[in-house]
Amino acid sequence: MNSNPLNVRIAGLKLRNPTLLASGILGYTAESLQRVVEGGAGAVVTKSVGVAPRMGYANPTVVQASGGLINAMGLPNPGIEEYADEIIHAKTVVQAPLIVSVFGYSADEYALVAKKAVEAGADAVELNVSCPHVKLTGSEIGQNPKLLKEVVSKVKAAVRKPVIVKLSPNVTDIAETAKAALKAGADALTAINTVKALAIDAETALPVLSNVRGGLSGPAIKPVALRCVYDLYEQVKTPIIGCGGITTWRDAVEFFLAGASAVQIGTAVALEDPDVFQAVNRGVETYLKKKRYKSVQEVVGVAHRT
Ligand code: RRO
Repeated sequence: MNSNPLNVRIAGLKLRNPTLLASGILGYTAESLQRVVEGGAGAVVTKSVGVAPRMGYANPTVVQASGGLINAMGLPNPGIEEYADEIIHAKTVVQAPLIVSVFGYSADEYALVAKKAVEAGADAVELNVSCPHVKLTGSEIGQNPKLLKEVVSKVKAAVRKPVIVKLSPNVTDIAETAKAALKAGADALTAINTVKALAIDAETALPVLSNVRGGLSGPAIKPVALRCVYDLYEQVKTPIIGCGGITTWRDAVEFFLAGASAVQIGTAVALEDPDVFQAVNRGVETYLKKKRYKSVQEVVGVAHRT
């Protein structure tokens, strides 16, 4: 029996509420992840980790834009060998499901990192096939259904935990990409990663980010993310985790109505604070009561039935 209306199940994961920390924000250490759980998150996703350590790009890597942030961090991470110790530690500290975000430069690399993450204790993996600006991983895989299928199949064969695929909005038809991931056995989808973007400084007459191009996140991309979730819900049966500009309970409810079973929050944690999850959850609970819904699940996809 589901007595708490905020409880949700995604791909076999039991969450005490429908809010997750999005990958890339406060996602390196067990202690920062636990701080987010104390702020109300029902689950957390780590920063993306690959086979080998990567420095990431030179500064500046983040710039504020109207309604959000543009970042080109360049996948900085310590590599799975070192990060496995942090996952082991996180499992003793973090009191919510721990989802490890994984990237690679080939299907075998994705599978290897996912396997090591699960061996270290990850409750699920989220495959980052959608980083908008790092070549030979991310969008190149997420924009190529054949490659994506190979990546998801190899990861599914390597781990017995849920495999979530984080999709890119930088494609013509997000449902086509999703279908490729689902054919290969993906258990859930996250929609969306950041939207390709650029910032230029009028004074220096130069691009602001060292990598020139980056990915836009935050309220500015909410309507794009909402449309992607709506498109996906029309065409696929798998649970969708909405991501993109969610800051308030009202944003979260809009994503549930569009077809998301849960939401990830990232930029709002950076621009406000980790207690944003509590505020969103409280507002969602009040909304459920007011509209006489017994659970979040009852709200999922309602905007399609009108
Ligand atoms: O590290 C990054 O630059 C980055 C990643 Br992996 C991603 O998936 N999305 C993004 O906006 N930045």
